[in-house]
Amino acid sequence: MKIAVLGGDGFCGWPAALHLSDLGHDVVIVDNLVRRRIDEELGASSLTPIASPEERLAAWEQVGGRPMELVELDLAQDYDGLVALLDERRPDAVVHFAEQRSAPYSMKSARHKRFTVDNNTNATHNLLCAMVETGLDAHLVHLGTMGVYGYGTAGMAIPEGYLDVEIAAEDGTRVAQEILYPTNPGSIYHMTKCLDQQLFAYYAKNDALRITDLHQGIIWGTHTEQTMRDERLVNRFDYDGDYGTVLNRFLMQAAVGYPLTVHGTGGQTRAFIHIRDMVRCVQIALENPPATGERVKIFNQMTETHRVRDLAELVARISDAEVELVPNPRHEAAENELHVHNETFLDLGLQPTLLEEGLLMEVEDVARRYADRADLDKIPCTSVWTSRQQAGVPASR
Ligand code: NAD
Ligand code: USQ
Repeated sequence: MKIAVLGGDGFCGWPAALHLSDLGHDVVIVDNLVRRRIDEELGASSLTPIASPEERLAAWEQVGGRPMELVELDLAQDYDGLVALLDERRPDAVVHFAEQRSAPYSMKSARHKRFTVDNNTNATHNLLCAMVETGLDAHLVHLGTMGVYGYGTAGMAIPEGYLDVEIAAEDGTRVAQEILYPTNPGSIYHMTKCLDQQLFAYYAKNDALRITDLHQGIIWGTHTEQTMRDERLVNRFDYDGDYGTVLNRFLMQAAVGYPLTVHGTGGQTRAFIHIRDMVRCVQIALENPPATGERVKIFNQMTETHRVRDLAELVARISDAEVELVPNPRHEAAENELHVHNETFLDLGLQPTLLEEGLLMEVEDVARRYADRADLDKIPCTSVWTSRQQAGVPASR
C-alpha cells in the first residue's frame, strides 16, 4: 500500500512509519515538526538523543529499509498544500497522528488551549475535507484516546466506541438504539479528540469516508524492533512535566534517583499499551478497513489497566526507588475504577506485551542508559488545571 503517516516524526508516528515501511509499504511522512519546536519552547528535550528527520531517513535506508520521504507541511494551516499532496500521491491509507497530544500543555494558558483546539480540530477537519475534495477513497486511521470516555464508568466495562441504549418512545414502546459513547473529556486536549470523533461520524455518514478511530491508552516503552536497528533511529522519550506520560516518567525518575511523582493519592486507574503493540495495532487496523458506507470503526487500543500508585510501587520495587505523593495539578477524580472491552484487537491476533515482561528492560536499557541527559528541573508538572481547583473545589468525576 501507499501510506501517508501524518505526524510521523513523533513518539508514536516514527516507530509506526518504520514498522509499516518494514512490512513493505511505501510510506510518506507528513509532519510540520511542531513537536520539536515545542521542546524548544519548554526548554525540554527527549531523554534519548533523537536524530534530525534527515538523519533518521538516511539511517533507515542505510540499514536496508525502503526509502521514505518526509514532507514538511502544517495540516492545520496549509489546506491547499494538503490537497495538492493527497492529489499527487493518492495514498491507499492515511494514518493520522498529527495533533498536539499533551493534556498538561493544553492547560497551560489561554494561548495553549487555543493552539491545541485550533491545531487539532483544523488538522482533522482539513484532512477530512481534503479527502472529499480530492475524491480520495483512502482508509483513514486516526489515533484517538481512551480519554474521550472519561474514567467514571460506574463499574461497567467501556464498550468499543458505541453504546446500546433503549429509549422510551412516545407511543410507549421501547426502541433500541446505538449511540456514540457519551464523551467526558478531562482536559482541553482530550476535548479535541471528542470533537474529532464527531467530525469522523459526520464524514463517514455524509461522504462515505472509510474511517477507523483507535481509542488508545497511555503508551509506555520506547523501542520497537525497527528503532533498535541503528542509534540514529532511536525513538523519543519524553519525561518532562508536560509531555512525559506517567509510566515512562516513573521509569526515568527511578533511573535518576528522583522520588516517583504520584499525583494525589495515586488512585487514578488508566489504560496502557506498549509502543510495540501500538505499531502492531496500526498494522491490524490498516488490514481491516471498514466497508464503504459503514459507520466509523472504533477499537479500544489498550492492553492493561493499572492504578497509578500500584505502578509507582511496582517501579519502586524493581528499581529501589522512593515514591512521593505530590499535590495533584489536575482536575480529575482522586480514585476511579476502569474496565475496558478490547476484544477486537485480541480477536485479530494482537499478543500484548505485558508490564512484567518489559519494565525492567526499559529501566535498564533506556532510562539508565540515557540518565546523564536528564534535566531534573523539567520533571515537576507545573501546568495547573483550573482556578476552581486552586480554590480547593474538589473534582466531581
Ligand atoms: P507527538 O507529539 O510525539 O507526535 C505528534 C506529531 O505530529 C509531531 O511530530 C508533531 O510535529 C506532528 N504535528 C502536530 N500537529 C501537526 C500539524 N498541524 N501538522 C503537521 N504535523 C503536526 O505525539 P505522540 O505521542 O506520537 O501521539 C501521536 C498521536 O497518538 C496523538 O494524536 C495522540 O493524541 C495519540 N495518543 C498518544 C498517546 C501517548 O501516550 N503518547 C496515547 C494515546 C493517544
Ligand atoms: N500522573 C501522576 N504522576 C505523574 C504524571 C501523571 O500521578 O508524574 C497521573 C495523572 O494525574 C493522570 C495519570 O497519571 O491521572 C495519567 O497521566 P499521563 O500524563 O500519563 O496521561 P494523559 O494526560 O491522560 O495523556 C496521555 C497522552 C495522551 C493520551 C492519553 C491516553 O499524553 O496523548 O491521549 O495518555 S488516556 O490517558 O487513556 O486518555
